[in-house]
Amino acid sequence: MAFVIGTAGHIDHGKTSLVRQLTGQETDGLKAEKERGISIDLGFAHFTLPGDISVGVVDVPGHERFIRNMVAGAHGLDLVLFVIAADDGVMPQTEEHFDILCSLGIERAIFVVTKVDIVPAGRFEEVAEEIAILVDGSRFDGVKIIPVSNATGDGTNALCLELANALQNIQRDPTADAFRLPIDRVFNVHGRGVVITGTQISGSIEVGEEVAIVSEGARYRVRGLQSHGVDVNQGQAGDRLAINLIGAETSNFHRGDVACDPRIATGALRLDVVITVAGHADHELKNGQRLRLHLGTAERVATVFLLGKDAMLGRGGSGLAQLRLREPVQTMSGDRFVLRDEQGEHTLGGGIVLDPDGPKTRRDNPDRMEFLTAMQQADIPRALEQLLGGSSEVGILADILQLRLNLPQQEFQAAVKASKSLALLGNAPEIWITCSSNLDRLRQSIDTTLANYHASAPTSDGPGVEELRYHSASKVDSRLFRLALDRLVAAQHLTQIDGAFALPSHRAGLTADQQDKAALMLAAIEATPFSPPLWDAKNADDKTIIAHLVQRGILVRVAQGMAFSRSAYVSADQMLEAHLLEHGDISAAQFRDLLGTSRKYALALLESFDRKGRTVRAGDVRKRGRPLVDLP
Ligand SMILES: Nc1nc2c(ncn2[C@@H]2O[C@H](COP(=O)(O)OP(=O)(O)OP(=O)(O)O)[C@@H](O)[C@H]2O)c(=O)[nH]1
Ligand SMILES: [Mg+2]
Repeated sequence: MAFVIGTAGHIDHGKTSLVRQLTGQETDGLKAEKERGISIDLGFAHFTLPGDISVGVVDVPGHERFIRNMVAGAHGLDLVLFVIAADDGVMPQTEEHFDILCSLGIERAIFVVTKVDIVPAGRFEEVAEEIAILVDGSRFDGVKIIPVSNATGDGTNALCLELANALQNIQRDPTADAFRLPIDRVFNVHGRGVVITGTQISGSIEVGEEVAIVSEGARYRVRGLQSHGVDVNQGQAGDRLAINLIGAETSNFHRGDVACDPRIATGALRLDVVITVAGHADHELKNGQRLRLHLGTAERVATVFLLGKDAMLGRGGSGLAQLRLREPVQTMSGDRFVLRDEQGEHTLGGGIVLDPDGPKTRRDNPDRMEFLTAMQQADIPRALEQLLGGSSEVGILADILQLRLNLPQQEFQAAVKASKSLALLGNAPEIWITCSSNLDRLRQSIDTTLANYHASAPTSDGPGVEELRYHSASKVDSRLFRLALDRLVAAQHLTQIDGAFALPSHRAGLTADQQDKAALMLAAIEATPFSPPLWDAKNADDKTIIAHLVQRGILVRVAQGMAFSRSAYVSADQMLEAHLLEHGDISAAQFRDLLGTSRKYALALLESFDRKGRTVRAGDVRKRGRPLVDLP
């Protein structure tokens, strides 16, 4: 398995020397680095530990002016070698790097005390004591501390053993997360084009696949992949990866951009987060303060809005907040970040992204606070209920929400099942998630619309889907609206007749006078089935009566002012069928004679059949088309 580890620690404490000892590689490649004898930017190396464990190493600079580079290299690491020189002991950037690693949620570290060759006996124990104080109360309490000399090589074997041991215990769960790689370098390879590199934090990527670049925006196909200088077909989460892109230009990309699955290629401007102010921070965090956000390899100026009542977060405290950015950043729920002051001089703390798509809202919106608290506690059912219940949307496409909140599919589905108030509507690939309070709201709005509709059009069976949506919930997606209606019909809350929706109490009907007239009209139509009397299409009463009879399937409307009884229409169709089977085609005159009617009726019927595809015109005659489907 392949792992990525990093260094951390104060300037000149021996990080680069340690990497050289372990890998035989030089990571201080820049001219300025060689001249000044310090690291400035990230350095990359790799080596193989016994047991065929492939290890990529990100060497970071210790100088306080290059902390931004250090943070960019410190995300996504499996383990950190925390370097402290035996002569100096714990120094300012030791503490600052430590806070940064804690904020980024780095889970494993080994402390390496370097330069033991130049200190008197007993000094190592003193430094070990300082380290114990530094890590006290953190997840690194009781961490391994190993003495090393980069000058003599003493201790490196013990370190490698310890490292192999720690890495072997790492279980990576093979989640089907979307591919993501924060870019740390961009360069051109002659004849091959643009190459981007980074530590892949999730998903997998193969040669030939497409990646999107946020925030540049475009998509590119992958020409080739390399890990530690070796061609590979596939990159996995946890790999150091170089990606050669087809058709890209170096000037398009920068450190801080993210190469990712196009499905998650969105830039966030309002991040709802939980922030923890570092115990070592030199001042508290104030509402409205401008900060520098370091997330993945990106750095952005952000204004912090503390959520809730407090306008200040003290040292060591944590709280919910919204970070508002001017330039978007690709991020997902669960991402860790570091906050520094606006000038980039001090680390103030860090936190976790809870929702990358925070709404514009009051600081003390209780629904929002409740949702974010549930997200923070990983109480997914409660979070979803809260999010959907507080949303102006009736429902959200499940896979979009799942990606937005970065939830593994199984966990997401289990959360929906576990909740009494959440519901999924529809079938894959288009499944909507909604909750009972939203469905209730929609139902009330539909009820009101239908009640008004029935009152103003008592003879009508009710509106069709789109008319109903227009009047009751025009903002709801029409696919979701249709699914919600089906659910209401299945629950017998609504009735549906031929595409018309009604309240169960609604009895579409005619007035007593209209009923009498309808009976007469129907009797007349049935008396001369193939030559039914015409009605006055301009007479509102006649129109209402005919529409009523048509909607119930008693009459079939054929032309303006002309309707046949259903049985006459069906027998005309059967006679037509028999004729066509025998003769192959039929003229209007033949059909007229067949029905014993006039040319006007025969033509109107044939045109109606043409429209339904029942007959197909061929010059003066008609041939057989598809059988009628919407009549018995
Ligand atoms: N005697 C002795 N010297 C060491 C040891 N480790 C590092 N040095 C020396 O300390 C100096 C700084 O070492 P680097 O490895 O560049 O330190 P660094 O932590 O990478 O420094 P930055 O990247 O600039 O933060 C160099 O002159 C090294 O030769 C050691 O174990 N023993
Ligand atoms: Mg260095």
